[in-house]
Amino acid sequence: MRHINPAYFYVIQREAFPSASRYSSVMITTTAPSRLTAEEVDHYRREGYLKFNRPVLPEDRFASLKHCFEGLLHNLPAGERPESMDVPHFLHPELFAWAFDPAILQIVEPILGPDLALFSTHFICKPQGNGKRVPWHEDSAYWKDQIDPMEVCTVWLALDSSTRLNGCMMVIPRTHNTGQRGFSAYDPVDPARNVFATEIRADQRDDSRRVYLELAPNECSLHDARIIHGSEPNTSTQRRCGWTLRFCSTSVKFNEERFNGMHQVYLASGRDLGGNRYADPSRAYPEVIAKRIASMRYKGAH
Ligand SMILES: O=C(O)CCC(=O)C(=O)O
Repeated sequence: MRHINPAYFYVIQREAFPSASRYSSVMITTTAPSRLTAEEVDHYRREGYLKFNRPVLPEDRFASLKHCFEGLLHNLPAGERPESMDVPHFLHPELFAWAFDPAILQIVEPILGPDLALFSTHFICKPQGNGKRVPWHEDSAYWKDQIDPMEVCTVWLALDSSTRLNGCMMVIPRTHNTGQRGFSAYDPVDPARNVFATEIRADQRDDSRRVYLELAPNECSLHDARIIHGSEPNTSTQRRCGWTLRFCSTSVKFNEERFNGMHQVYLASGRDLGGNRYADPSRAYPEVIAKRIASMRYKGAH
């Protein structure tokens, strides 16, 4: 049995009935079959990642997500890079209609359990021809002291076809629980050519072990926050866009003091188990975005 955040139904309802009233605070219970096999869960735990080469969302739902994204991209302020559409859900709560879709939660639940928090999302859209590289990194290194324990599963949902040619994601298997276990040492890199401003030192990674995560549109990969990953620039003629959805069990503790008013977490399904506070998915938070823009500390973070 799963308890689904009523915000999901609210946003779905709001799409169809724009004048619908605010969602109720009662969780709705449904049955939710797991979408991963036991072998896939074992692979994720052992290797630190998984390729899910099957459609994630129903076709019409994927089409409406893509339509929504194209609108956001079209309205991107001049000078902003499409790789850097970070935390778009803070300004566009309509995105919860897809972020909380049971079809996505049923992929994460076998790994994290039924009580799920959405930690963050990011559209990483590399334009054709000059799409920036994503330097080798561990997400955990950016989120140190914000999440305890560091157990985050990212769904990387392909909005475009993502291949070696247009700079698909790459992972170095098993680095989530070997080597520096998610907390390597970093060197600065050129932010004009890289999505982030630092990269794991060359002596702390073995790139020759890389695995390319090629995906068709509406397929996804999953990765552990501690795994070493990155991607090449997009010099091809095809855009490459993925939407990262970062989930935790609600039993993890989010350290709000470290967010400094520039981040917040949402209850995606079930109930809170960690004494956390959750933001309201029925409204936008322009004040949080304004604080992020004002703060240099978050420049280059994700
Ligand atoms: O989109 C990419 O190439 C990299 C994604 C990434 O770094 C992440 O999801 O944490």
